[in-house]
Amino acid sequence: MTTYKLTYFNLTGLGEPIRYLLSYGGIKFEDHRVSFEEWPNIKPKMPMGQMPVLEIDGKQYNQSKAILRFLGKKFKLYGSDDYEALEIDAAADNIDDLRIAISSYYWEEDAAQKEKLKDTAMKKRAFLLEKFETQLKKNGGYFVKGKLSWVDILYAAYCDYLSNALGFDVNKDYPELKKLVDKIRATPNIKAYIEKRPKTHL
Ligand SMILES: N[C@@H](CCC(=O)N[C@@H](CS)C(=O)NCC(=O)O)C(=O)O
Repeated sequence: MTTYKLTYFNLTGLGEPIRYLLSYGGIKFEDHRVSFEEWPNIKPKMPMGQMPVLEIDGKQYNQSKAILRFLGKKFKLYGSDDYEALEIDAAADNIDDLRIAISSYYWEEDAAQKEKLKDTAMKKRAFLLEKFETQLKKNGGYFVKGKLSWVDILYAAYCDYLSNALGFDVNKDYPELKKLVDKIRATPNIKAYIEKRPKTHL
C-alpha cells in the first residue's frame, strides 16, 4: 500500500490545502507537524529547505501547488480539459495573491510598516473577494465551471489561515464564498479531518 507523509509546521498555512485534499480523497497520511524549535535540524533534510513536503513511499516532493495539482489529477478535480485546468490554475494564483498580501502583513514586525501592509492587504482583500464572489455567482457556487475542483478546496483550506491572520472571518460580507467554504468543510472526509486536527493559532 502506498504511504503518504506530510511534513509541515503545526499550522494551517501552505500545508492545510494538502491535508484537506488528501482527506477529501480518503488517503490516510502521516500528519507530521514540526515545531519551530525542531525546524533548524529538519530544514537541511528538505529538498529546497522549506515545507510543506509530501513523501510518497519515502520519496520527497515539495512545492505546495505542484502537490495540489498532482492530487487534483488523482482525484479527478482538475477540470475536464486543458482550458478548465488553465482556469483552475489562474484561480489558484489569484487566491495566492490574497494569501501573500495578508501573510506579509501578519508576519511584519516593524509597527509602521505593518500598518502600511495592513492597508494594502485590506484593499487587496476587498478587490479580490469582490471578483471571487462574482466568479462564484457565474459558476454555480464554485470557482470554475459549476463543479468542484482542487482550487475550491485550496480556498476553503486557506480561509482558516487568512481569518486567523486578520482576526475576523475573511469571507465576512461575501455570502457566496462563505457558502462554498461551509460546503467544503461539511464534506464528510474533510469534516472528520477538521474534527481531529490539532487546534492551532494560525
Ligand atoms: N512555494 C513554496 C513556499 C514554501 C514556503 O515558503 N514554506 C515556508 C513555510 S509556509 C517555510 O518552509 N519556511 C521556513 C524556512 O524557509 O526556513 C510552496 O508553496 O510550497
